[in-house]
Amino acid sequence: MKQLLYTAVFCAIFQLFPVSAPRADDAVILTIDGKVAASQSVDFTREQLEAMPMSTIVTTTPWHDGATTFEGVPLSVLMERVGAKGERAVVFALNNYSVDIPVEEFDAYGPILALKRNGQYMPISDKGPLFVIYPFDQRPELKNELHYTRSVWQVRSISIE
Ligand SMILES: Nc1nc2c(c(=O)[nH]1)N[C@H]1C(S)=C(S)[C@@H](COP(=O)(O)O)O[C@H]1N2
Ligand SMILES: [Mo]
Repeated sequence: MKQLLYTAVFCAIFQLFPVSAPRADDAVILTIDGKVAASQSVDFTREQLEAMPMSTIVTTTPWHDGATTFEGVPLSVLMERVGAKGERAVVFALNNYSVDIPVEEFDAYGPILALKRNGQYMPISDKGPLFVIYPFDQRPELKNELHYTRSVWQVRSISIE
């Protein structure tokens, strides 16, 4: 009987303080370089990105089924944070894909660097960890090949030129 009680108490404590797998909290997932305020490039961990004002976009895309909820940092907020001084942002993906985006478009259309899709972090194998998402449904004029090419997934770095 006593043993049962010990077991119950142990289980209760374990639920309060679960032994979690070590998480790479200090892993850099985004680097911004080029014409930024700092003399060096600026690195961001996931936590640092999530500490910034986040924004949500609910839209359909060519890559997802139905209306999908994306949560992330507006690219305009990110540009302001690093003191971006250039006219274009070259967005590089893990697979070496890259594309130029005019910085003014970040204010004009409000695309976000999405961290979550439908409440879940996106693994690299599922176009994560960062995906440039435009509000396609709210701004149907963005539903064109040009803006699909600017919808970079597996984003790793941004160079301000
Ligand atoms: N990381 C990454 N993002 C990318 C691409 C890519 O090759 N890698 N292709 C871009 C281009 S050119 C377009 S048109 C769309 C292509 O999406 P699709 O391959 O599903 O048609 O995603 C864009 N985002
Ligand atoms: Mo494309």
